[in-house]
Amino acid sequence: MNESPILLMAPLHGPTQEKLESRHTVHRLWEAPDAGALIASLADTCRVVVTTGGKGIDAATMARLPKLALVACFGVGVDAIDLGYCRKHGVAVTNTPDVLTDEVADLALALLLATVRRIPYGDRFVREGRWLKGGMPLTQSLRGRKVGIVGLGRIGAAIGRRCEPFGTTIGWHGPRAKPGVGWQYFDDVVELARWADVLIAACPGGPETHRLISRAALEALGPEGIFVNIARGSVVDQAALVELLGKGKLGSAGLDVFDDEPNVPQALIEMENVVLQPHMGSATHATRTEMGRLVLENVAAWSEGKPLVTPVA
Ligand code: 8YV
Repeated sequence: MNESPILLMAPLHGPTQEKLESRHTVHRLWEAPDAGALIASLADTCRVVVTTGGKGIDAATMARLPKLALVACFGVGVDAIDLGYCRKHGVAVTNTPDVLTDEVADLALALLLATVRRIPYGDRFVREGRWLKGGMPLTQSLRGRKVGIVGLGRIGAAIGRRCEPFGTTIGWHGPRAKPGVGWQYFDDVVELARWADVLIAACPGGPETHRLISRAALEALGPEGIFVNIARGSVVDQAALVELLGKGKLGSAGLDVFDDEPNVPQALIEMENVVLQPHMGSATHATRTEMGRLVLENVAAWSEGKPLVTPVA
C-alpha cells in the first residue's frame, strides 16, 4: 500500500473533495499562508498531486516534490500540467475522459443555439419591456448551415453528431485526416473557417493549439460568421476576437472559456452579439460526480499498486 499526503492544487467538486479528505491527508494549496513553505514541507513525503483542468502544476513545482509519482487531474484537459516533466521523471498522469464528453457537447450546442437565436438577448428584451414597444429583430438560423469543428476528438465528434439533425453540413480540422470519418476534412484551419458559417473550437489546449484559431481564421469566418469556444481560451487569438466582433468583421460568438479566467474582457461583457458562460462545459452535478469518481479511483489504484484507471498516454 502506497501512503502519501496529497497536495490539492485547487478546490474540487465538493463531495469529491470531502471523500478525498476523508481517505487521505490532503493539503489545500490555496489556503496555505505560504505556498512555497507548504510545498517545501512536503518534499520528502508527497507522492500524489490532484489538479483541475484550470489549475495544473508546472515543472518548477514538481521539481520541488522529488518523490512525486502521480498527478491526478479532475478534468479531461491536461494542458495545465507539464507533461514533458512528467514523462522525463516517470510521473504518472490521469484525467477524467469520456464521462464528460456528452455534457460538454450538450453545452456546445446550447451555446451555439443561444448565440444563433440570440436567446439571452430575447430574455432581456422581454424583461426590459422592449416587447411592449415592438417585436424583436429576426435572427439567423442554424438550419442548413455549414459547421466547422476544430478538433475532432471525443467532444468534437459528439458536437458534430448533435449538429447533423439540424440539417447542417459538417467540416472539420485536426492534425491529420482520420479514416472512416464521413465529414469533410480541411488540413488548414483558415480554409475550414472560410468554408464554414459556424466555427466551433473543440480541440485540446496546450502548445500545439496555442492561438490555432488566429486572426486570419476569424477574418475568414467573416462578418456573418459565428464562433463558439468550449475548448480553452488559449486556442483562439482573443484580442483579435474582441476586435473583429467589435468592428462587425465577425458576426457573433458563444464563449465558455477565456484567456485569463475568471477575468473576461469588459468589451466582451458589453457586446450584444456575444453569449458568455463561466466555463460550465462539464459543470453539472451528475458529470462532476463521475469526474470525481475517476479521480478517487485513480488515487486508490495508485495507493494499492494497481493499474491506473484512466492514465494519460
Ligand atoms: C473543468 C475542464 O474546468 O475537463 C476539463 O478539462 O476544463 C472542466 O471539466 C475542470 O477541469 C474542473 O474544474
